[in-house]
Amino acid sequence: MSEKVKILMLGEGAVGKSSLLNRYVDEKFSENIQATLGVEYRQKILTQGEKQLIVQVWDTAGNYWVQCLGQERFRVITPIFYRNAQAVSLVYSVVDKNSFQQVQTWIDNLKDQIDCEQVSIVLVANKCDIAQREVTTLEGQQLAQKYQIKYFECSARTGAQVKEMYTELVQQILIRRGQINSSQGGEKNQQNIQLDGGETQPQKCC
Ligand SMILES: Nc1nc2c(ncn2[C@@H]2O[C@H](COP(=O)(O)OP(=O)(O)O)[C@@H](O)[C@H]2O)c(=O)[nH]1
Ligand SMILES: [Mg+2]
Repeated sequence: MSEKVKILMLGEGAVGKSSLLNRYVDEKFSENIQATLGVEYRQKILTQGEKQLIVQVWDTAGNYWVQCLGQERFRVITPIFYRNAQAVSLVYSVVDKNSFQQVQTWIDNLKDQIDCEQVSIVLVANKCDIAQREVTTLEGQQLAQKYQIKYFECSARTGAQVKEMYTELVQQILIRRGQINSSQGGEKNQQNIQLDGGETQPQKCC
């Protein structure tokens, strides 16, 4: 028996969305990653006994713009990207202040597309392996507190907190679905749904 969860990666270009996803799926980091064009998804299949959970993570080019009405520019993401999304990983880079300042814009965009009450969101400060930061831990924590969402300091390069961040999103989805209760979702009980990473399948939707 297999079930599916759909997670979105959102945030500015070059903050490390694709690298985080690759780290999660392949458990490695590539220096020479290609910029994402349009939208694509990758999936990781978690197994526990007979049960399978397909974690489908959709990735997009953050700076996917169209020129409209002279100077104004709008981010355009195909509606297919948002359809049936259950969780969002909203990423900024700690060495790119602008990507942090754009988090609000991403939340506003998201609200236009989906019912935020129905999806789980985490805020991800990526590239935490780099010492010279433009965004502090406190600033990140305060922003997450403002939206009442969880905050993760990750590094796709070292792998720090990457699995934990995706596991949190999967847990929140399963809690919403009533498949596990919130006491099982706590850190102590991560094994309950810390299914083994199995077969992975790179996919492109368009
Ligand atoms: N030092 C460091 N570099 C990273 C990290 N994650 C991504 N990068 C680099 O940042 C650049 C943009 O990464 P990419 O995953 O393409 O970003 P995306 O546009 O958000 O998908 C690439 O050169 C990556 O190698 C990280 O955690 N630490
Ligand atoms: Mg990308």
